Amino acid sequence: MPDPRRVSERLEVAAEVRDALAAGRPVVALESTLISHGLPYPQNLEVARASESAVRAAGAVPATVAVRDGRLLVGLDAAALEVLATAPAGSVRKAARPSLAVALAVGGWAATTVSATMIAAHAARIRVFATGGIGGVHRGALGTAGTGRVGTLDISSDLEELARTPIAVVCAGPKAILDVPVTLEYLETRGVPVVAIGQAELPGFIARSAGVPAPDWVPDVRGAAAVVTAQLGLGLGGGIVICVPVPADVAVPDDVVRAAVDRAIRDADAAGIAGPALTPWLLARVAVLTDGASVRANTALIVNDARVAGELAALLGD
Ligand code: PSU
Ligand code: MN
Repeated sequence: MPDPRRVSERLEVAAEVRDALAAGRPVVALESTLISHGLPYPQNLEVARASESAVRAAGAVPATVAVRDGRLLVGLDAAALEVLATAPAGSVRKAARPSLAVALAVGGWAATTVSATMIAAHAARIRVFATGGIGGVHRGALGTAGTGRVGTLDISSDLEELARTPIAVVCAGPKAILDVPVTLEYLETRGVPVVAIGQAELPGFIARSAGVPAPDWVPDVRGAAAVVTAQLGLGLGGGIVICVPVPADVAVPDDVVRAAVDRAIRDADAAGIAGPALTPWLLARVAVLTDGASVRANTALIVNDARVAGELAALLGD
């Protein structure tokens, strides 16, 4: 678990967020990589604003996290959201746990992934965080049996962060570009509860279902709040993943997701895309292959997750 006192030397918490935390009012952290790397302009800016509004409508205060000039900002103003959303491709870094130090040291803007946002949120004493889809084990990370193909070992640092930092992460499931069953096994091994809301199937990011059962599920946000209270109250140090299905009216049909993802992964392979660039590249490719349907689903699920996270934070109390 990060030492909150050390990280907090780098924090710059917005006044509204600081006041809410001091008064014991609910706060929801939001990440910024989905703004700078995960979605095209102008949908990214619309989503960033709509997510903050959804958190507010649920009775909580939003705190979007990013890096600027050596500081970890917790709570961005309208101008900062616009900078992140309109930055030319490649001009804003993607800061995860392994790249956070460099992002802080070199100055300028960086967007925070799930792992880096969890670190900042925990240091600020925020307990609830909303994103779109968590990172996980990429397909082919472990090699392909029988082909002699060596695995890439590309496993998102989101998973290790969930194992060590006590934050409730509300998402629509692991991203559909991943090896979802292996991602679930990894989370189980590392002791991270994964709980779906409202359905027994694991939500599948832009699809309603990932095609596998969720390890656990609860009927509603109240049920999720009870599990989050138990997990964080145990003091085990780790987080918890709460999965909310994408709104039905914009969900991409399972077979469409599968075909687009398979094709995008083949294309990424042929183009030699790897490392931190892979996830943004695959999301952009799936957007093209689904004629924008994946972007409509991704934007709606992010805002929906923010709303549910706001309700969850409000239910947690002090
Ligand atoms: N959710 C989205 N879009 C995104 C992400 C989440 O709907 O782009 C980002 C998050 O910041 C997450 C990151 O931590 O993708 C995962 O990247 P990687 O696979 O390189 O760890
Ligand atoms: Mn990776």
